[in-house]
Amino acid sequence: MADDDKKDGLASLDESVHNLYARHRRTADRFCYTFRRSTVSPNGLPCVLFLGNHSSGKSSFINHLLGGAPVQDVGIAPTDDAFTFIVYGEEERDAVGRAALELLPAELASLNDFGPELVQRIRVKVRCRELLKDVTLVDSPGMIDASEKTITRGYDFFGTVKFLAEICDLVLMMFDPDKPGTTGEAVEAMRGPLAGFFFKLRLLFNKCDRFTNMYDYARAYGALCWNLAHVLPVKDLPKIYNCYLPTGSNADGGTIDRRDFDAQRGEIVGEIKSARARRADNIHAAVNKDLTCLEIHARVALRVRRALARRQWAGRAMFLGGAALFLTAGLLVANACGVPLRDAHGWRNCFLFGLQTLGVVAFTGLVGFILFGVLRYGLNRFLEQQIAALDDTFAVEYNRELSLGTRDDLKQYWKQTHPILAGLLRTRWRDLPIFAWGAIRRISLDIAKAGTP
Ligand SMILES: Nc1nc2c(ncn2[C@@H]2O[C@H](COP(=O)(O)OP(=O)(O)OP(=O)(O)O)[C@@H](O)[C@H]2O)c(=O)[nH]1
Ligand SMILES: [Mg+2]
Repeated sequence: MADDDKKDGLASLDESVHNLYARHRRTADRFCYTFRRSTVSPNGLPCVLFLGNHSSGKSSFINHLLGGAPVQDVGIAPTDDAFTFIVYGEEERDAVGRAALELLPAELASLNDFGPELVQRIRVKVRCRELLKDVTLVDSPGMIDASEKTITRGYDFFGTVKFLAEICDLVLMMFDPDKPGTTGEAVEAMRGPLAGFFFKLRLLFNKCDRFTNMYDYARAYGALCWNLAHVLPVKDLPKIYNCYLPTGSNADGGTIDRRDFDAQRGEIVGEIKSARARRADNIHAAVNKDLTCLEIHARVALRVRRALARRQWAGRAMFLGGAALFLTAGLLVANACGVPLRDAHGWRNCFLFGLQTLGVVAFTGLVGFILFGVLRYGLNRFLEQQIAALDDTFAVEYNRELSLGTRDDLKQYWKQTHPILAGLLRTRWRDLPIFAWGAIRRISLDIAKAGTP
């Protein structure tokens, strides 16, 4: 019964999301904005994504959660090179590549777009374990430091991480005392693909049983915080869960009391088990993010478009005024120095008068052509200046929100919107509207109603 209620709630959420998108689609079209529309289906099983340094204990954590015989291989050397989806099923089996993709929900089908190199690294393990009835677990390849930048994984690792982070309901980023937040890929992931998902990101400092005294622990924890502070673009450091896995092989606890670590492991396990409750939040957050990006895109685009329109009208006025002035002056000079209008009788004078008038008009046309070119060049330069100053335009437009210091999310969204808007301005700025305050206000109201992500 409770499950049915939840499903009904999620289905009506899907409908309200659909209506919300429909209401703002026209504005999005006018501003040439493509919705990223969340692909999370409300009725799907929640997913928990495990990310982190290699050997930080991702696979061990998953084995611990599932209980019974280990599902994932564990080892000290980098072990996993695949994204493994552990899903529920009565009949246990494993699948790799395209066959694995077919076992996954439709919202994950786009993994195929990342190319065959990634598809070959997708695994599905169907297991009959109680926890998997409520949540799907996703293990990932450990993050490493490549000695050379040219050595890559053969597929877009960060793009995949971003895609999965968008779909999953909880993302666990694991660190361990050996590499407290220092591997290149972990740092890059926090800066890039995970930047917009801090609300569902949980940081785990694992293997805390390795510390034999408080001094050791404090140094490692301090190093982790120090490293994170440099990559997280937010003022408040998110909560870091300090824990370890009771694998049985842990060293003697020394002078450290492990009860707090146990309690924090219990907390994070609780969060994983209740991931379903987060699904509605995630859908809300994804929609809100999309609408906020549209609002930023539209407000900044409108400001630039208006500046360009002012410049364009000033140019047109200058062109018409200049041409009219030049034509009048030319005709007056021709009248004074050539055949005056009052003497334009007889075919000879008429011919000369016509010729001089034609000459003035042609000359004005030439000057007009040059002036047009100069004004057009000026407008293009102005456009380039506007594109180069987009960050400033954003800062001016959102001056009130940014000055309060409470909307760090806006800066992250702006980072994603900026290149798209710059490209659009460069190619189609004339297609953008000049009047749209009513539509933008409606978006802002809907965002405010739903609350910021
Ligand atoms: N002492 C201790 N060892 C742990 C803990 N968690 C995992 N380990 C050990 O750390 C090693 C690496 O664990 P894995 O679970 O394979 O780590 P991983 O993050 O999945 O590694 P990759 O798949 O290579 O990315 C194994 O030898 C585990 O037994 C822990 O909490 N404490
Ligand atoms: Mg592993």
